[in-house]
Amino acid sequence: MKVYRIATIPGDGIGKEVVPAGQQVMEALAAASGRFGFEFENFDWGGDYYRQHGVMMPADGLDALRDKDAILFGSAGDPDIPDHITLWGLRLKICQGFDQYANVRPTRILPGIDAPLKRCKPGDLDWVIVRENSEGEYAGVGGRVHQGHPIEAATDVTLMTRVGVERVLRFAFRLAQSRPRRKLTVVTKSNAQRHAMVMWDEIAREIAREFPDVSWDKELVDAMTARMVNRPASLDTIVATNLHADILSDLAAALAGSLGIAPTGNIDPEHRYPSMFEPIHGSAFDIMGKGLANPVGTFWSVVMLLEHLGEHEAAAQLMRAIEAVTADTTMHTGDLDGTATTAQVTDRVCQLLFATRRKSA
Ligand code: NAD
Ligand code: K
Ligand code: MN
Repeated sequence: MKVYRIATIPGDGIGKEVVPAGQQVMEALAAASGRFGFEFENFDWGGDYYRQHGVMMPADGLDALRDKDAILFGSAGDPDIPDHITLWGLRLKICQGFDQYANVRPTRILPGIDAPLKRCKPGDLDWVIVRENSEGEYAGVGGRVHQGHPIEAATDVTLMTRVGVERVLRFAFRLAQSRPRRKLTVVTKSNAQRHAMVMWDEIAREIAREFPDVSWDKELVDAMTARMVNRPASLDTIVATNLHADILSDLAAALAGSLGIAPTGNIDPEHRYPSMFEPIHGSAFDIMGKGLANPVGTFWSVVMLLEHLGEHEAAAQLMRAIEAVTADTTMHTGDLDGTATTAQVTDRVCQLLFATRRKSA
C-alpha cells in the first residue's frame, strides 16, 4: 500500500482548527479506500513558536519538510505579531524556499451556495487563477531609510525575471489547454507599470505561440475586477502577478460565495520539492478558537493535494462529498449565514466518505 508522507502546519488562528479537520478527512479517505495511507507529521510553527523562540519556524525547518510528499498548511497571522513578520517568517519562507512558483486558485460556485452575483448561473463562474508565487511585487526587494525623520523613504521593488515570467505563463497556458474551454486571460497593468509589466506582456505573446490551441486575451487589472463581476462567463483560466492575483482571488472567492470555501495550491510544477496546499483565507481573528470556521476551503485544498499526488479517484470522491455538504444548508457555517460548526461539517464529510465506500463495495 502506498503511504504518503504529509506535513501539517496549522500555523495560527483558525488554521489550528481547519488543518486538523483536513487531516481527519484525509484519514477517513484513506480508511475508506484501503488502497493508500498517510503518515502525518505535525509542525507547531507560527505565532506561539515565535513567542518562544523569536522566529516563526526553526532555521533548518525546510530540511524537516524536504522529504514530504506534500504539505497541508493553515494560516500565518497572529493578532499580537506584525503581519509582515508572520507572513515572511513562515508561509513565504516555504513558498520561496521550495520554489513553489505557481499558486493555483480554482473558484466556482458550489451547489447550494448563494453567491452574490444576481445574474450569474452556477456554470457561469468556473475559473482557475494562476498566481505568480516567487517574485514580482513580493520579491522582498526594497528598504527603508531615515526611519522617523521627515526625509524617511521606503521602497518595495517589483522584481520580474524572464525565467520567472516565462515559467509561470507557460504553466498557465498548459493549464488552460487542459481545461475544456482552452481559454486564458493574461492580467497586467502595463499601461502604468511600464517596465516589468511590459516585459510580461511581451513574454505572454511569445509563449502564446507555443499554444496555438489556446485562445487568450489581455486585461488590465483594474478593468479585470469589473469584468469578473459583470461578465464572469467570459473568463476561464486567468494568470496574474503575485500581488494582482492575490487580490483578484479574494474577489473571486467572495463572488463564489465565501472566502471560507476557496482552496489553493502552492505548486512546484517540476516536483523538485513538496508542494503546499492551504485554504486561501487567513487566521480569521474574529472567529478563531470558537469552532466556527468553515473547513470547506481546507477540504477543497485536500482535493488539490490528492490530485497533485495522482490520487484522482480519491480527489473526485472528496469533491463529491464537499458538494453534498454545501448543497445542504444545515451544514453551512456562519460565513454562509448558517449555524453549523467546523466539527459538524467535518463529521458529515467523513460519514459521506464511508457511505460511498459501502455503496461501491
Ligand atoms: P482572513 O481571511 O483571516 O479573514 C477575513 C474575513 O473572512 C474574516 O471576517 C473571517 O472571519 C472570514 N473568514 C475567513 N476564513 C473563514 C472561514 N474558513 N470560515 C468562516 N469565516 C472565514 O483575512 P484577514 O482578516 O485579512 O487576515 C487575518 C490574518 O491572517 C492576518 O494576520 C493576515 O496576514 C493573515 N493571512 C494569512 C494568510 C496565509 O497564511 N495564507 C492569508 C490571508 C491572511
Ligand atoms: K491560508
Ligand atoms: Mn491573500
